[in-house]
Amino acid sequence: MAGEAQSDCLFCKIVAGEVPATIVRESETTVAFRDINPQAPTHVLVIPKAHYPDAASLAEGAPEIAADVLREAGRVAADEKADGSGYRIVFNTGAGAGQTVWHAHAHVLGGRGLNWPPG
Ligand code: DGP
Repeated sequence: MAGEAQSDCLFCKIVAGEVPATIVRESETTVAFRDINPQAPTHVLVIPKAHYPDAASLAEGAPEIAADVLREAGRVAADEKADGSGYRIVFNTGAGAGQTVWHAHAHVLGGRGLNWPPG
C-alpha cells in the first residue's frame, strides 16, 4: 500500500534506525540527515518517513507530507546558515536524472556558489 515501509528500501531502514545516519532534524513525518557523499558544504537529505518512490508520487499520495518535506528543507537551510547566500532544493526523479534511491528525498545544497544550469 502507498506509504508503507519497504523492507528492501535503504531510506526506510534509516527511518527505522536499522541503518545509521547523521540526523540533523526530525519531525513527525520527516527525517533530515547528511548525505553520505556530500556535493557541497551543506548537503542534507530530507525524506518523508512514509515510503513513496519519488517526489511526484509523494505529492499525489500525501500532499501534506510533501509540504512538510519542503518546510523542513527550508529549516535545514536556516539551521545551516545557508539561507542567506542561497541554497538549492533538488528532487532527482528517474534514473536519467540521477535518482539512485527510490524513496522520495529532497537534496538541500548550500554553503558554496551553485551554478545554473545544473549538470
Ligand atoms: P539520488 O541520487 O538523488 O537518488 O540521491 C541519493 C543520495 O543518497 C546520494 O546523494 C547519496 C545518498 N546516500 C546513498 N546511500 C546513503 C546512505 O547509506 N547514507 C546516507 N546518509 N546517504 C546515502
